[in-house]
Amino acid sequence: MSRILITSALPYINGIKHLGTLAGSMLPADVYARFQRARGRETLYICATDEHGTPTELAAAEAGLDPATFCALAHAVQADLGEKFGLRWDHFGRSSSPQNHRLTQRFAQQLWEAGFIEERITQQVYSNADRRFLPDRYVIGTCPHCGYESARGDQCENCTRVLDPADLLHPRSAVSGSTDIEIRDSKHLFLRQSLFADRLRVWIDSKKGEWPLLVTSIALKWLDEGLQDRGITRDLAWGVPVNASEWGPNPDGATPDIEGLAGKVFYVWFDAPIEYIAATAEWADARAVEAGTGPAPDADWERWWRQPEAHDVKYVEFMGKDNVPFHTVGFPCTLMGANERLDAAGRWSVVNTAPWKVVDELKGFNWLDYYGGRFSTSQNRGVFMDQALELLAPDYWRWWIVANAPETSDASFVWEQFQMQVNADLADVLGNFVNRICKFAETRFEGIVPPRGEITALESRLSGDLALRLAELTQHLEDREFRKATTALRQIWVLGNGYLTEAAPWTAIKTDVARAGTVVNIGLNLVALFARLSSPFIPFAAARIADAIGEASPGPWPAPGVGSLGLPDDLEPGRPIHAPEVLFRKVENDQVAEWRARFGGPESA
Ligand code: B3M
Ligand code: ZN
Repeated sequence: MSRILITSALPYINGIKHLGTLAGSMLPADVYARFQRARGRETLYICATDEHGTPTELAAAEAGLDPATFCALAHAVQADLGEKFGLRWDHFGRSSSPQNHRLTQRFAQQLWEAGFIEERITQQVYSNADRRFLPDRYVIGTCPHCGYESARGDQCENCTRVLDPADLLHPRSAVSGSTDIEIRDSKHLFLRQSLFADRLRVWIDSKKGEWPLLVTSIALKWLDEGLQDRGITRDLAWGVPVNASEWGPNPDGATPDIEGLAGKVFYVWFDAPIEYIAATAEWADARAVEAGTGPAPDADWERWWRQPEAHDVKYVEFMGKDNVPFHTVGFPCTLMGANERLDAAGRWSVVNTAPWKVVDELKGFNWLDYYGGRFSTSQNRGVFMDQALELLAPDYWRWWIVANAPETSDASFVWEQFQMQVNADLADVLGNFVNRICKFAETRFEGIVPPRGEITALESRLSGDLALRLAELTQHLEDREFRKATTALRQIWVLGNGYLTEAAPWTAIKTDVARAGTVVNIGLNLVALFARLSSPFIPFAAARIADAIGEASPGPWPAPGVGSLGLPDDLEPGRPIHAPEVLFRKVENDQVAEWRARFGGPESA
């Protein structure tokens, strides 16, 4: 049985995340992780805040804090919200951790010594007023093509042309507005991705049909356009400093230009994916500290990431589509390159016998937007994680988001549709079923599970239907087809309601108490089954359902065939149960009206 390593794209430290961010990575990853744990697989779900880069520096400055303090506070906020949403990470790390500093440094050094990193002189914009280099998009000026006056140095938003800061007319700093800026030469490190183009193509081609089409087509498009080498350092203060003084010569015998590289940090997209590994080291260290054994040996986290120990690990990544290139090209180059060497004559060889794991399954998502437009804090449009939790319990959001996951195309959040769906699925189908049968058992069977007698054709049909749907649900979850999985689960809930309606224990009890008891027994066992199956999606409600039927937790994922004769049979006769408090209150029209006014409706997009 394989071990499952799961990562979801690391949320930027900056700002509270909206429902779209949850939909495109963290929430489906959590559902998948919970499912795999319930199946009894050794599972490790890793996430972290992505803390480096210019936006962090600027946000910190705006908050009047140094970046380290700002990040520590913002990380705590995100960790807390994630937990409240039921995101059960095994570890939620920080890309600014000492572990990531160390690993990023180590990868860079290996890539340099192997010949995959080279130095280049680049021209960078320097702002005298701000006393700092400005990344391209923090230089603003007039577009030479269309005359738009607020074009950014990387691209004109108005005519969409890709720009170089030097193209802009009347350039100025986006930080201070100062026009006292100049172009300066600056030495930078480039990862020679172009060398990997052929191998990456073979690899991506082999994933066709296995990975979502969205993912392979984005990756191949990048390769088709000609893979560019990528600058992996920046002129910034906040980040992992380039410590080239420790590096040995490259295969040409050259040592890095230590002076020229002084004061630079690695580009955020170089160190962020490495944090997946570093966060695993953080996890191992935290466990060792808890156990009182001090820092963990590398072997504790390497068994998830390096061969040969990781041979039974299936590594699954979750992310939005914009992150796909970095995970199909950039990060794999880092991992592959750290295992090999390019000699002065251009020959490759393996230097390292413990290769790193590259992704096995990559699940990419389209956008979840808000009434067809972007979520935006500044424009007060859409629902963010903290606000969502003020309005409703997390399971409402979890269910709707997973049921509407933007898998094959972009999806939109619309209040009326949200209301309709959660009311129908959660309140009318699941909530109603659990409530009906538990209440009936409470009032007519003294809150005790009655014994199961003879079963009839009705139960045989139920068992066949259950087996079919359970197999579908399990397969869809294995395949990370989340919409389909929610459909299968909903159908299972519907089977429960249909069964109760047909078997009508409230009628049977008038003439045949034993028969009514059989139906109640099966109904309560269905409740137990529903708790298990629903737990990856709506863990909070599932826990309450389990509690109602006297289980400490929802329990493991059921085996195919469910129980004896294909009917669930976890609950022994005589066990006390109780009806839970209302599981899901319906979302009312006046709430929708209020929320639409508060968060924006179709007019806001
Ligand atoms: N921080 C998230 C984003 O692009 C970005 C992901 C990093 S994954 C290593 O929204
Ligand atoms: Zn333009």
